[in-house]
Amino acid sequence: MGRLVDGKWLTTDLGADERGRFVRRAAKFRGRVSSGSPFEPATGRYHLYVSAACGWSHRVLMTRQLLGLESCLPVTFADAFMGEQGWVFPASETTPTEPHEPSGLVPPGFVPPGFVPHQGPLFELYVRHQADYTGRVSVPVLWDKQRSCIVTNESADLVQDLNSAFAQFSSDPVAASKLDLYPTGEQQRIEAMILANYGPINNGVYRAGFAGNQSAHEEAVRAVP
Ligand SMILES: N[C@@H](CCC(=O)N[C@@H](CS)C(=O)NCC(=O)O)C(=O)O
Repeated sequence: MGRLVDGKWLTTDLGADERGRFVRRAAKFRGRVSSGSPFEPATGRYHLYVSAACGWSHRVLMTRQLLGLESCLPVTFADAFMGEQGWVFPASETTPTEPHEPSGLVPPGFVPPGFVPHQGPLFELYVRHQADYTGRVSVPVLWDKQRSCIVTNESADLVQDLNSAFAQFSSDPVAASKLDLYPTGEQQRIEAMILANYGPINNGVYRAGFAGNQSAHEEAVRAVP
């Protein structure tokens, strides 16, 4: 695992503390897609970068599919193996629409103005967003093709925005309108459940997998319920 320091990619693993314990830092980019914000809800304007090997990407992909947003929000998958360069997008995944998707709001082959199809390491996108960025380079990422910048790299915010700001662009608007995944009356319960799962399970798996030595690994594994 590497990270960026002042826009330069370092391949040394800097994810663990001095005792080898994995330390998760908060996501750095927390833009929200909503009416009246710099990131207006729109179809075809945003692009999603994920990895099939990433649990945080899964919740975004599941929400996107449940709400019928495949055409509105194209996705590119990084290679499932994270090597020296971190997440890398293979050359075959450069088109902004998925070939298997039914034709929808974004016609196949449509390239929005300013969109540079991405292949190569994900860290290049981070540097394009901020030339002197220091920090982790993670998926999922929501990219704004209009402004050529990262909107967010925090899946918790992204799933909420898919539900509140993107659902209007669903390929099945009637079904999407009936499927409120974050209903007002349930939000407290949902947040409590997210919090209860986050430490021991969601992040617990990472504490085990990214531990810097055997004892930190064993400590983390035992803490997973
Ligand atoms: N808070 C972020 C966490 C995302 C995250 O940790 N992604 C992992 C993959 S599952 C990643 O890309 N890690 C690379 C790194 O931290 O260097 C979210 O939920 O979106």
